[in-house]
Amino acid sequence: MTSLEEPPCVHFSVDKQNISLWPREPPPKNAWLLGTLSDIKTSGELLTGRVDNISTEGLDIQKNRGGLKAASVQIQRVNVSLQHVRSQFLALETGLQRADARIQMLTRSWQDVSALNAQIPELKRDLDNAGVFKAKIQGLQSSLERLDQLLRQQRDILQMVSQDWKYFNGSYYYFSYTPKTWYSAQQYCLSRDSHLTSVTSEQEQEFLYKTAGERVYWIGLTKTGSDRDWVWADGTPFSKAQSARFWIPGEPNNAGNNEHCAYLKRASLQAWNDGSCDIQFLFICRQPYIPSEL
Ligand SMILES: [Ca+2]
Repeated sequence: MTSLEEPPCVHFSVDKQNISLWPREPPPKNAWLLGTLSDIKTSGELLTGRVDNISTEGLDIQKNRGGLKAASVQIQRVNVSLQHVRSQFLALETGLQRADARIQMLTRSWQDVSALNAQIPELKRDLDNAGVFKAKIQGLQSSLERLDQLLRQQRDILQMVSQDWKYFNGSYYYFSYTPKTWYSAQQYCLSRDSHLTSVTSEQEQEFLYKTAGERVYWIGLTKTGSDRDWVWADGTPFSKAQSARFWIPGEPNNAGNNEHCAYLKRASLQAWNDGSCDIQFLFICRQPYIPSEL
């Protein structure tokens, strides 16, 4: 640089502020100073650029400030949302705790169920045994009932036997000690809840004549009606054919046309004879056995 050179301009602006290193007057003509001033100017221009940049960044910052406000609003909204999420999370956590308690209770219940389940085979065996026991008890009960029935029958028989009745095949028989006419004998039997005996089987006939021995007894057979048919005093239907085997051969002969009652005369299957009803003979009453009430 020479003294003739135009001195550098030392006026410039920074951030729209005019800056002068000195008044707008010619600078001193000093080469070193001029060089220095030139450097300063250069630095000033660089500074101007930077300041411009700063200014631009300032605008950006202002723009961003608006963004920050919006962001703040967003953050607040996010905070609200987070609080909502947190309350939901707390509710969920409470629900989970309840669910956990419920699960623990169910687990205990399931353990109880498992324990009961383990007992099922044993219970089933007990049940089977109970069924067997029940059948045995029912069997015993039936036996007891039969035994009770037999005991009652024995008691009844003993009672009747004590009153001179004899028991045979479901019936009681009374062999009298005092002779009576056929009609009086029937009246006596009625007074003891019985009738003069009917005879409907060989077993019964055998029982009667064996018990009678050689003695003679009225039985409950007599004639009635205009046809003089034989009838049993206790209402048992009379079978002439079935009874034919029990008459002494040749009987009934109705001797003198006055033999309308029958009696046990012989100690044999063919034992009956017809005779006058007015004769006094011993007699046999018969009473069917009926189990007494409990
Ligand atoms: Ca006769």
